[in-house]
Amino acid sequence: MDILKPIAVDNWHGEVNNETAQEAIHSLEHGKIVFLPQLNFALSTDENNLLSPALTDPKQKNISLNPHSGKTCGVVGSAPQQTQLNNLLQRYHQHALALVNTLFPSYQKHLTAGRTRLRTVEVSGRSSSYKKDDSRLHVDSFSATPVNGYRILRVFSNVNPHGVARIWQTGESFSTVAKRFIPEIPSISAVEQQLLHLFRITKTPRSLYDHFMLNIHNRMKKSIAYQQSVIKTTLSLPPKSSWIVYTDQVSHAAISGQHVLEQTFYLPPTVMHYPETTPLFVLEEMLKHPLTIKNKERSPLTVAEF
Ligand SMILES: O=C(O)CCC(=O)C(=O)O
Ligand SMILES: [Fe+2]
Repeated sequence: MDILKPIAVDNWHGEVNNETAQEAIHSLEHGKIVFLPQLNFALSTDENNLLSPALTDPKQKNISLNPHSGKTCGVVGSAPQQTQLNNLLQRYHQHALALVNTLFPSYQKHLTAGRTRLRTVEVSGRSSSYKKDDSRLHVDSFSATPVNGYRILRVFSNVNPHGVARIWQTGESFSTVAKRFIPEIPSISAVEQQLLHLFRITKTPRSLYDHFMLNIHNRMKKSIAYQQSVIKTTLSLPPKSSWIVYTDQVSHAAISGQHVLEQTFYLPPTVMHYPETTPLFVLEEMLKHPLTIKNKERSPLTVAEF
């Protein structure tokens, strides 16, 4: 199975014919990467000057925009540079939103935008704790931001000005990963879930779904034996290309590359075309237990990330 599903789209309005749209959603939800080799996010000459890693706070992996408040963080540049970076990220947010809305129109009413990020630091050789090391295969799950079963959809664009591709690896299917790690993960009590929230370790109570996803994420990254033995596919994602992927489902690692833009979206699992492919469905089938916190009043993501 080829993990990349190439789609010929060369503008951010993302218009495709019906057949291509069906193929795109089928591939995306079945754990492929929707790859848009011709979709370039063009930067002006001035903006190319903002790609220096020196403008990123060394304590952060990226510069990021909260598209709801309009505030950018992680920048150490001058006031005009901060404004230019803010404009650049706002524009990427708008473009990524337009693209997803057109390519996947049934998602439109249900999308919650997370942060918009610019990563300018070379991936290879970046030192960090194993949990933060994205050069190890993993599925995404965030320790402070429970998603309660919501999907994590990400839109990437390689904006490298020197012709350098971003190198990724992908691993096994989500169900294979889950079968490998779930048996070794102890459960968590309702009291523990509430305590994490009470002590502000998590922004909202950690659902069982988040507990298992975070454990899968951490255990995948921690196990050197797993990282070395698992069958991987190496992908070269060229500059001036873009790609869309459910990073909670697709086992992925960023091996090398510099200068990528990324927009995160959250989506309720109930709006999937193929609900049986979601991590939530797969885990609930395996564990024979509901894993989300039923909360009618508000989406778990009203406070997520922000
Ligand atoms: O920086 C990248 O290319 C991908 C890093 C990653 O693991 C992610 O964004 O989920
Ligand atoms: Fe990731």
